[in-house]
Amino acid sequence: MDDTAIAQLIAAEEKRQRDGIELIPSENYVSRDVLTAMGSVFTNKYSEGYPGRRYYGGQENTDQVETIAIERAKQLFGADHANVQSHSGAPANEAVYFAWLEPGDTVLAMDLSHGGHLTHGNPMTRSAKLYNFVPYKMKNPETGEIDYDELRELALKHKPKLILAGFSAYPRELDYAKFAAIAQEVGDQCLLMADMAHIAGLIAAGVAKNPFDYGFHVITTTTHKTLRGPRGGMILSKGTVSTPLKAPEKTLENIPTLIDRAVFPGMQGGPHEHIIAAKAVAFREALQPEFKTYAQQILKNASVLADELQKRGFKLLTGGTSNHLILADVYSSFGIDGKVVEETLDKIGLTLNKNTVADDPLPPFRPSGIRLGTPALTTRGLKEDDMATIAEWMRQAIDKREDAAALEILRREVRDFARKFPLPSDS
Ligand code: DSN
Repeated sequence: MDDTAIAQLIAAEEKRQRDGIELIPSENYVSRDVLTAMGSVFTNKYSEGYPGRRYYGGQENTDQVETIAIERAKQLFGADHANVQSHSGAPANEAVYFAWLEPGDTVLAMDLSHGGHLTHGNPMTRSAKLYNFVPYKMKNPETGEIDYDELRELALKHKPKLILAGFSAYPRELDYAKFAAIAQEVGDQCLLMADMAHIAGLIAAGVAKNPFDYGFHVITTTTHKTLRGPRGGMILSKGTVSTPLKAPEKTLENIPTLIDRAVFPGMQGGPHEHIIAAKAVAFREALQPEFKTYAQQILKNASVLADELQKRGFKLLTGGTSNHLILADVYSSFGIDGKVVEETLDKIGLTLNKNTVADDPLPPFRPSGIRLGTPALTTRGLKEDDMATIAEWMRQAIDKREDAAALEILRREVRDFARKFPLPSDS
């Protein structure tokens, strides 16, 4: 590469990723094939529209790439329709709102500090200014159970047009059947939407429940977390796909068509066909038997890591984990906030993120918690036996956080250990 400034930074980032242990639960390492597709000549091509219905010529290859991605996505998740053009998870969520809601309509969604995502109604977001989000919460953060009685009461009171199940920081499985029963009580035109961005790979592998099996109409996701694809988004739906010239009526049956029109031309212009090519590659990888083994290992690693952290004094929200993600209240465990822990662990090559805990008394930039998970380290090849080592490093670093020399020794230990595990893009 001629641009030495950028070439050096790419090399430095690869070294950082290789020499550390990635614990951010929404990150992963993609394969060489996914990287190749992302860096391909499809980035040169405009292709507004959908396969067979484009606004530019020269689509004989893009149409095939996008069709393959769509068909693989449908197969992976049992969907009637897949829109693979969403640039990421936030625009995928916004596109569903735009497809289905009118300004002022009500949505029930998980409270941010109880695990919901910013796009599930945080007042700072565009969607929260357009629609009326009513938050629901966990009944008891000690167990993680959602307060389904409160959810039902809120639903019957507010008559939402959309009920959203999903999370960005929640370590337990949702009871999709309860969501579906509540939506039925609201009425037969209440849209059930799941945001499965964090657990898409677990669902694809069959180790987490699929919301479509419980009557959900729409699933949004990113493609770069547990699904291990390129940075991007996708919207899956049940219903009939048609290509009417006029906007179809807003009925659940028409959801796939409404979503396609919301993504393009509603919200986006030209799709990123190089990313769609990489999505197709990742979906093929996720359809292989090895991917199920990978997803099972994510869960085993997370469960052991949670136990090992608890043994070392970390208080875990909901008492543990049932998925890939762990939340620890480091403020009540050690009297320091999540920012201090994030920065301390960065110094030794363990990367995770500070996170609010339910109804956090501390502010978002210095919250009480940390969030970590096992998708990326499982891709590197770490197994259950390695989890005690990581938990021990975390505790030691917290205890020795004022001791630069001790942190440097830990840093070297982490690096020597991490280098034993190749990146998937090495092969
Ligand atoms: N930033 C993503 C996450 O880390 O969970 C959500 O958008």
